[in-house]
Amino acid sequence: MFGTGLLGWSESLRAQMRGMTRGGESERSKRVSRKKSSVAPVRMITPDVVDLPHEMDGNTKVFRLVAEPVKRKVVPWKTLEVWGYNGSCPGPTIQVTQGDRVRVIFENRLPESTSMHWHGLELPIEQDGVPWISQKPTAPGETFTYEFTVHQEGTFFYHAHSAMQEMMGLIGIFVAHPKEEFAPRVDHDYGIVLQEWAVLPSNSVPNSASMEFNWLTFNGVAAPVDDAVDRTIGQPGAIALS
Ligand SMILES: [Cu+2]
Repeated sequence: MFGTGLLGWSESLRAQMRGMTRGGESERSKRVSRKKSSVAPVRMITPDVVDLPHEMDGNTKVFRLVAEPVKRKVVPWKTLEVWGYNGSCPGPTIQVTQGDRVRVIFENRLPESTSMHWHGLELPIEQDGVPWISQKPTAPGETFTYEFTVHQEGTFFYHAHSAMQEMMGLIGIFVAHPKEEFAPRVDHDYGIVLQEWAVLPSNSVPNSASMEFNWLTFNGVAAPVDDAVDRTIGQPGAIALS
């Protein structure tokens, strides 16, 4: 449903990557090699969106996500009443490492049922979060625990998988860092979620049935106050546009 591209570059890579406009992790993998290094890959920075913290339970990384209504100030004079996770829209960024065992304790505080789909991740079907196919929807007030091992690396999403809920903002970035960094090394890694909203001038609730979008946000913030792109252009790094 959402397209994603991961475009990485550095000064030394720029020439050889010229002409490449879009590539997934597999495209990137063909162009770069791995190297053994004691230096971990850089963490992704998602301007205006926090990282989701976790606790350890043995070797399992335990995250907690709550789906709930969120007020998002997209510019100082406009606040949208949307849906998000843990008070944020888009939801907080989940960063793990390839090979990690991950548990996500998910709670639904929305006024309707929902579920969590792990977009692009290869999982047992019962962890895939598709209502009535892989699980019963999670009703308001209920929790559901997802648990899986991340054997891929790359930039993915988590998002609701019930009708029109993505249009209300229920999405976030899920990054699986490679165990070993790519060579040449990426200096900076930025993640930006692009969202479109149809909100009448006197209203604050997006019309999820309309595709005549009038608000466009980068990580939940609209121009002119969003400086996420300003912070990236001109710097060597990788940008994941989601
Ligand atoms: Cu998806």
